[in-house]
Amino acid sequence: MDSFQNYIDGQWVSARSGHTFTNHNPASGAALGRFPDSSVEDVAAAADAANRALPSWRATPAPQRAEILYRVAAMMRERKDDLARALTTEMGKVLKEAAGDVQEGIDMTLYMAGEGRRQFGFTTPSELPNKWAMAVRQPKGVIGAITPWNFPMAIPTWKLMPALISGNTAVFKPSQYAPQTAWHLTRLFEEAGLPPGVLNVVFGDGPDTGKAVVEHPLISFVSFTGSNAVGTEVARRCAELGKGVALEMGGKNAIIVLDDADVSLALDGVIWSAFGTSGQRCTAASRLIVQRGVLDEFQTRLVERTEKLRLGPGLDPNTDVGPVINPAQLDKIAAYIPIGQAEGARVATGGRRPPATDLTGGYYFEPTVLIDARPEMRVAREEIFGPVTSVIRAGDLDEAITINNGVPYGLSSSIFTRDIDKAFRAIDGITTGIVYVNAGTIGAEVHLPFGGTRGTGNGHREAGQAALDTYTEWKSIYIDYSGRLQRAQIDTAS
Ligand code: UN1
Repeated sequence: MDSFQNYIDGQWVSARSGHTFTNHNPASGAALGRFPDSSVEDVAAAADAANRALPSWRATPAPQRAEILYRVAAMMRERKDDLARALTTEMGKVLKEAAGDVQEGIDMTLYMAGEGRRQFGFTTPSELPNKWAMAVRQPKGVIGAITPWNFPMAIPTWKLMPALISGNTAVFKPSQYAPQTAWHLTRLFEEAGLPPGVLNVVFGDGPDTGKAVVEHPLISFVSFTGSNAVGTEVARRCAELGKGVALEMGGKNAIIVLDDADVSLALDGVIWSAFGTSGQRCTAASRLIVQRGVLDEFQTRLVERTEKLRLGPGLDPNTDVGPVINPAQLDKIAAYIPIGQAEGARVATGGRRPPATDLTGGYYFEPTVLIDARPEMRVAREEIFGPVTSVIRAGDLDEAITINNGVPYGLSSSIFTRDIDKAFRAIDGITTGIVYVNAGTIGAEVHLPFGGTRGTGNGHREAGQAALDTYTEWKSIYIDYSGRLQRAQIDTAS
């Protein structure tokens, strides 16, 4: 088994305690590599290094910072296939999707490298004569980035690229279930010539290592992606410690299918959004709100399509749906089936671990459709994060929108309709951060804001220009060249 180390101040080092943990291949359960189980001391060393690196990184012209990001992107592109295979091996998603995850990382890296020559501030007229007014972006300081296992390449780049291009330094704590992809990303930064201390990586779990990142006094801003329960705790600690925090905490996304929809197209969108990445996306479609007139046809065809999906290892080119990440997640997903049944939902297909012996050892769950779900059921309100979707009936568009909005999350929504008026009414009425028309709920592009309302987040957005707001502070600058004291709001008062 290979052994991996933390990356602190430009050095590869073991955890001070010498403790390690192991990551596993979800397709087989096989152990893959040994990683440092980092403690408060390791995080402190990382935060210290990041803090020492801050003045010179901040003083490095942004276009020079960008050169390093461009090199990282070029290497990611060259090594895309190998990175994708490594990602599938530790995380389970099918190879094509793993390549998509890496591509999203490349796209984000290039987008943010471009910000090296933008990061626009603005000038604006002063209310006084002979006075100049402008605003520029400044780095926040040392950023703590805590990332999940479901997009182990894309999501770290969503946080690290805007943070680093803006002149921040970082302490990065990737998920313990997908540490190897984070290790590869760190190696790319090292090879690209990132100065020591600018990016520091500490491996470990949430309750110990993640908590130490949240609590370290030199880390002034925390960006977290994960569950609502953990994110809420992160926010509480950050509030107590006076830190800024950006949260992305999942979804309970719905696809609305109206009577006038192209049902075949809607089914394509549903299959991709509900079962892609085995449903382990924040953006996964785990509710299908279907109008009465099309419900029977939709359900029959959905079950047929779902039963054709081939479950298997992500590296097998014939696989449509890979395993889920770990046994705990498998148990959690499986537990939702009796919960749904007890509330009156019925399993139309799936609902169990596959009986096939060749999948024994891996963490597989059959793609599952629950029907007769109602909006108040737990399966229709809680994030399951697995290949399970629930069909809910709606009478009309207004009812569908009300159901769509009536959950504790607000990330992504979609509507399938051929009626332009209804599409625009849905765009207006839906209160999630992302809305798709005639496409599924997944597949956000890196140059648009990503995030959501209600329990999905705390108002910040990742990706695009919005990410710069997360990782920078505005500084307003006034230059008075009148040679005399000019008093704003007083000398101009009429
Ligand atoms: C996530 O699941 O947290 O829009 C990220 C999508 C992908 C990103 C998902 N581009 O589904």
